[in-house]
Amino acid sequence: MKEIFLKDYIEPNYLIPNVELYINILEKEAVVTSMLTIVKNCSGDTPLVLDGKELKLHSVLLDGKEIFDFDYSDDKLTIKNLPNKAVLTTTVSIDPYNNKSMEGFYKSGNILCTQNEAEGFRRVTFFSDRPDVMSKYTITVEGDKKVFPKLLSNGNLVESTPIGENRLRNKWEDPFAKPCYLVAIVAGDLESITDSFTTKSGRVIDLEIYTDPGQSNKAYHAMESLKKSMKWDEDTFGLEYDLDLYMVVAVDSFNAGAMENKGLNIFNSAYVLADPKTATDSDFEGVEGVIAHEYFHNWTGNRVTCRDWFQLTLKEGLTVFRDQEFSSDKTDRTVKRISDVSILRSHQYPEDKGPNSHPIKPESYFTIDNFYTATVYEKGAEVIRMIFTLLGKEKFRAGMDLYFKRHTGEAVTTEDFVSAMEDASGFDLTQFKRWYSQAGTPVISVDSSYNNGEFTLKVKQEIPKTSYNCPREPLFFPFPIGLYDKDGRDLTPEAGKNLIISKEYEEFTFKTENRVIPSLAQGFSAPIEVRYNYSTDELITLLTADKDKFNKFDAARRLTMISIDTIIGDIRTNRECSIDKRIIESYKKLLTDPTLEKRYLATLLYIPEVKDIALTMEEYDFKLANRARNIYLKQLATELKSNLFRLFEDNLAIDAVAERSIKNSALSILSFLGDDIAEIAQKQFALAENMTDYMAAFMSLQKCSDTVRIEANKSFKEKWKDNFLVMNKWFITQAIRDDETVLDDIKKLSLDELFDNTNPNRIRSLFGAFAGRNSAHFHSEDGQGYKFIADKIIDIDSYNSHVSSSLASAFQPYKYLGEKQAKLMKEQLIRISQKEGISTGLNEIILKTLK
Ligand code: B3K
Ligand code: ZN
Repeated sequence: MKEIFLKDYIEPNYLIPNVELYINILEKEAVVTSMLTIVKNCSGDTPLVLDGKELKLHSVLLDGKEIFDFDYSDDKLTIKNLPNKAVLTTTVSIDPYNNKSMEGFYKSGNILCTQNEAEGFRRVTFFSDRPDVMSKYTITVEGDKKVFPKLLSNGNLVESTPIGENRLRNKWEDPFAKPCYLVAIVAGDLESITDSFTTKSGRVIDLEIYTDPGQSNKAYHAMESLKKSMKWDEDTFGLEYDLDLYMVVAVDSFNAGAMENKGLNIFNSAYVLADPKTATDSDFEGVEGVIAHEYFHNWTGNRVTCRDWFQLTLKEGLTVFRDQEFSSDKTDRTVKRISDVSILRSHQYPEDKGPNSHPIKPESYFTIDNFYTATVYEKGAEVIRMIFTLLGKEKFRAGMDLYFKRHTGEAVTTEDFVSAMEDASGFDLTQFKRWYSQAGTPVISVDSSYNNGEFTLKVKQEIPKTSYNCPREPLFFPFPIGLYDKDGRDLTPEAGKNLIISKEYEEFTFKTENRVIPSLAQGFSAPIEVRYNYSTDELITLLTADKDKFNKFDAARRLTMISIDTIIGDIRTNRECSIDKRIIESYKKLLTDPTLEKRYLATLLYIPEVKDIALTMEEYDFKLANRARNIYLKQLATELKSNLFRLFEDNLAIDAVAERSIKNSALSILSFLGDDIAEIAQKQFALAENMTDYMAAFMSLQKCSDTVRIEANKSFKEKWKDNFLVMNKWFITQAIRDDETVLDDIKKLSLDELFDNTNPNRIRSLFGAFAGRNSAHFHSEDGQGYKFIADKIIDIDSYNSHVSSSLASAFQPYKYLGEKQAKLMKEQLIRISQKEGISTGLNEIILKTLK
């Protein structure tokens, strides 16, 4: 394994301004001929070194003449003594039909498609596979026209020629230079829907969404989302689409969610296909968000790209920020913010405490594939959001304008981005930049005192030590606060709204008549953990009165965590458990408060995941966390039973997102009463006309007695067995069931005819959901959960290292486990590490975990 360091970056020795690619798809292989215009970019006689993986080399030609003086070994093609400029032609064979890695050119169902980010293009042809080598591409694809009536690539279709009776040849030209990770090729029998978008300058863009035959009627929501995204990017950032055609292709086998290839996005079908019968409200939002994300990459990623892969957050953090803003504008800003922060807290925070902790801009990696993380994406987006907050909307926009003015068509660094922000705004971001190089979730411990009409906040920031070795200097971030008296009156002074923290310790004093309650880091102003010793009464006041809707939610979250923590203490000391009556009373008030928007109220009915609870323990005890959570939710359901039932019934009549959201949140808490909800859940399950209600009822029925549950499982499977995406939901539901027999069931299901261990969505639905979301049973005391997942990781790694490595992140909690669990996990980690031929990606994760 070779570690790659940012500090070793050097410019490419050769540039490749032009590429002509010819892909001839045959029955058993594809023959790829590439003509690269090579231009020397260094002095001396440095050889040209191209990347190539699993390529069967036929010939190498230099300026049209075959040469033999080259070396092809260790995935590198090395050619010496090149002139300053030459055309290098290579011809290779590749086998898309048996490429199970889902990188490079591969087969998904009946469609052939590519995935080239980060380093997949080397599986297509010999190339300098790095993002700072940018080329103009002409791509010709040829294939049997009955099998592959559609032959697509980036840019514009410039020629379509029948070859004899049976074959078709399409030539595509992309006028914009791009890195090879954005190249896309698709061949298949595809159905499409089409539409168009007129840009602000009056250009008409053709929009096409391709699916498997029979599926395109589920692509209309994606199409609407695309048009909304195009309009939003013009209105918000002045960014107009630059080609005449925008295509999206949906495939069932895809390692990631989607890919932003220039002019030809390739999507996991889960993020394209949606209709009310088969997709939940949250699936609809997922489609809208991912369509927007990939579209926004056209500017943040494609037209301005990354110099090297250490800069990944340059495009990903920024694009996530942009898609979050888009979705906030299109849905409910607060609800969206709460959902984004919840994802950050339950994915990125544990990652930062675990073996693969890294700053948003890491300084070294073994495999870049392991850095498409919650840190680079979600924390990266928070870093951009902080710049947005510090500069304000107008100056941030000026910074974006300057960034595009300076760098369109270039491959740049995060420093270039920050410089544009600084230069356009005059804001000094020198200290702020530490966010790019320091790992760990800063812990902000706040204390307060009250003396003679002065309320003082004492703020201490601590950057935790993580598994990643880096400086731990004080960070610079916005920290807006509010102040409330005990009756909930808002006493926030103007100065509180713009507080900034920059030192290890700071004090802020405010004149107030009495002691006040602080509402801290409003709107989740920074990716930090705020600690303040709130009393239950203070939190209830914030829950009732805080005008900052995020912190009002956070008060509910804190109260829930306090209740569960108390129950954990009660279990440990064998005391009877009960939720504080004051909390129950305040919930009762909330549930009948007509001023609260329904979707927002649903977020206040906060249900933490088992791992969110375990994360707060010094030594993670998932079983105890699960037990305490179940006790809490059952009591909450018992105490609020009549209110929740009323809420459920009151929202039956209107069939809209908000009503479904609050109704099903009520049902979900009530389901902890088991068979008490069987009747209403069965009724909803039988009559539901949309997947949101159907799934909510189905999930609730899982908590009922075995006969009720098994009946629901059967009926679901019978109804949806032919729908690949809906069945993923069924597999997830089985995998996350809270029952001792769950692992045995999963073992049986892995042999089910509907299960396919080469399909990433299926693997994630069954094994991923068990390891990642069923913590209580994955961490079972007999170690069988660890063993089972280790077996799967080893098996999957032999063909798809992407999926095996991401499954291995389930072992993240290793060093926080009690001795007995840690020993059991260690056995499996060692077993994986000793397996011969394991992939570099998996090896990197396992070795870091064991360290
Ligand atoms: N850029 C792709 C992710 C590719 C994953 C490579 N292992 C999707 C996205 O972030 O938009
Ligand atoms: Zn992205």
